[in-house]
Amino acid sequence: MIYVTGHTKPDSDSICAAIACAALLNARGHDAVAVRQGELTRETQFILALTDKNPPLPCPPLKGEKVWLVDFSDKNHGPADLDDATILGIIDHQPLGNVTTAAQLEACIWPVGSTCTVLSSLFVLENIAIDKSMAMLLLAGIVSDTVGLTSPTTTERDVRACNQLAMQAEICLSTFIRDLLTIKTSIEGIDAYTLVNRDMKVYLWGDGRIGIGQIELATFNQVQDIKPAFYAAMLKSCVDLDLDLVVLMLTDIRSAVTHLIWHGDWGEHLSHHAENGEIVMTKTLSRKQQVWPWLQNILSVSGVSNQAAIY
Ligand SMILES: [Mn+2]
Repeated sequence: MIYVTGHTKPDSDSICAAIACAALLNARGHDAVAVRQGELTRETQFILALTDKNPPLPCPPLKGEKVWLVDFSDKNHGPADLDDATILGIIDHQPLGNVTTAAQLEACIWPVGSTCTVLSSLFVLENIAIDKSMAMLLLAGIVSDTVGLTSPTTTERDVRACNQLAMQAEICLSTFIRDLLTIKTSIEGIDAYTLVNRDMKVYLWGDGRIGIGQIELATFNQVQDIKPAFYAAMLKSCVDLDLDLVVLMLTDIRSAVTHLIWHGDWGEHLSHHAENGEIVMTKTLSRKQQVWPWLQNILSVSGVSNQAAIY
């Protein structure tokens, strides 16, 4: 059996890509199954119900198993025992991570907005039929990861794939985008700690550990009442995840404005740039392309070295 897994804290792209990649491998005649590293978001559950797909099972122990990675290639975002598995392939659109392999592997890593974009091209390339449900699944992954084709990570290839897939799924693309974004931004009834942590990515900087979380919103009013609770939640995350800094991106995906709030020992470096305890970033949707590079620069100019101390 080949296990296909996306990253920890799976988003919709990572789950949809795992299911699609397993289907691709099955069509090639292999025995492959999608698995997940964490709970499904509401949006992902909605997509799976819509496309009539079974939720992937939790990732089993991988020691001695064969795996394909989708939507990540960094050990940090993989299962703890990934080193004990044989990585056969990677399909991704993130910057190349630090996994290494002893044997040959198949890797398809493109600078596009979504792993599902890469996968949809592979289906076409290999002449594997895309049924309505698979078209909608791939489309959902792309729409989710590119925030309805508006994120700066969006490329011409993503747009082309979406138009093609919408035709195959026989749906109206703009209606589909609107419906999916509404589900994506619904946070009602979810507690602050879950919201802060469910999409947290941990980055290493020198000897420090930085967590950047993101909550996508349709309007900032959605978080007005819960904001004080975010600070308590970020404090708890610092302790639970041994972080020097937690940054939370509150992103209005319609206007592409992000408000940053933060907590942790390194927070003072951000406070210099704040107004009323927050930093407002216009035209900012992307953690990896915008906020993380910006934060690295802030830390550098604040004198926080990216070099680990030598003991
Ligand atoms: Mn992705």
